[in-house]
Amino acid sequence: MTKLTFHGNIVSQPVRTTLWTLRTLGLEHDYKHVELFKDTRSEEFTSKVNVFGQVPALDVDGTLISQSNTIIRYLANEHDKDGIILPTGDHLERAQAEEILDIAATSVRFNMLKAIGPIAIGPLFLGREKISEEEEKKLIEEVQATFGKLNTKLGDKTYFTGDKLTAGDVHIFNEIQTATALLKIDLSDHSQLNTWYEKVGQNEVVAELSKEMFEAFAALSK
Ligand SMILES: N[C@@H](CCC(=O)N[C@@H](CS)C(=O)NCC(=O)O)C(=O)O
Repeated sequence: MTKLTFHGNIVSQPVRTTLWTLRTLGLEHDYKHVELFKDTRSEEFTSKVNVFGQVPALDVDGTLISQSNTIIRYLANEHDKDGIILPTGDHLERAQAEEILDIAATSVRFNMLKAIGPIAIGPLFLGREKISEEEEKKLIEEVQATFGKLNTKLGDKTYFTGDKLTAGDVHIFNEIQTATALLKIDLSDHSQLNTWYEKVGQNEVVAELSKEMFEAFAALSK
């Protein structure tokens, strides 16, 4: 049987989506906790796990893969013949679900990081100076504009691709979860997105990972 070893940290959004995939598909794996900004930048990690110094990374019988979407696609191709996390069979349906995964990892993530980097992560964890209130307001407006675009993309569907939750919904959820928590904002101006967010949050594995993430954040801020 294939041996899977996962390198991650629960506070990371792409790590949570990858863990959601492993747990939802019921895949046994060893878990290696990695300290962000410390272990990830060590010689040991960059020489043995990921030269780009990032988690998630998955070791499959000694072969390492990084990039959350690559790992998710690999796990889906290998272990999700029934289309539990991504649709199988119809290529166009699959492409629509993968589009959401990629929107999460590019447009959404980029825009969230642009704000949470200087507003929260920099000052809290990297010893950087706080930015001005004016700059902060502008970045939060851009985040809200991205929420607006997601609200439009979602429309009146239950999930981004229709009536079934896919890995892309979870990926977007995790990016929004971290952004709203760190920026102390909410989705109240975007009603469909708000309803969707609450529904995704009720998924059993998402709820379990959220609990673990908030506990880890609480421990970090002590
Ligand atoms: N595109 C990558 C992004 C991974 C990423 O940004 N990982 C961050 C945590 S969220 C990281 O490992 N940072 C460590 C560091 O900067 O030292 C993916 O989707 O896997």
